[in-house]
Amino acid sequence: MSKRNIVIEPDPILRKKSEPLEEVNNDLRKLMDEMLETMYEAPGIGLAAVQVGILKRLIVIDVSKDKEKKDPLFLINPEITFKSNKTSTYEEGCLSLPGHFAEVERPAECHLNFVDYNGNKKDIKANGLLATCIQHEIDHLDGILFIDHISKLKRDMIIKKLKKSKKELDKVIL
Ligand code: GNR
Ligand code: NI
Repeated sequence: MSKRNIVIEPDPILRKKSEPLEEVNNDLRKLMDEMLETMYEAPGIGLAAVQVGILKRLIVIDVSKDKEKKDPLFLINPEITFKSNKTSTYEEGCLSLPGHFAEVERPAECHLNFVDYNGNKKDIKANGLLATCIQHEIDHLDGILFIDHISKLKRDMIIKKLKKSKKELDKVIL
């Protein structure tokens, strides 16, 4: 299986809206397997297709703590049908903003429907870290990053640092 490269901010693709998928076939399952491997390797607890450069409404998640017991979740065309008024705050990170973390407040519970790995329609209710992760990933499908939920001052500081590290990297590669 092959690992994919993760797109790092600032990159205009991360601001684009992803398109729904039409069907679940073996090519799509191969992509989902590769995304899962890329996420585990990173390591991360979630990954949206846009983060590997593909503008499709597709997400992989695994919030299980135990490294031995994997519990992957594949979400195709996910739609949130309910968000609680009660909120919770987590320190979020993003594989596309390496090394940067910030507290983000989001609805504590959400319900969603999606198509699974086998092409079946599913509904689930999520709370805790899973609910936060699902909302973080669905934001990616709409071109939204976790830094869009924090103050402009903090956001601009993080983007400035990421721009600087990209420049440094360009120097080394040249
Ligand atoms: O690995 C990740 N950790 C994380 C922690 C708190 C809230 C959201 C996340 S998702 C992130 C991986 C990622 O960038 N997914 O898009
Ligand atoms: Ni992310």
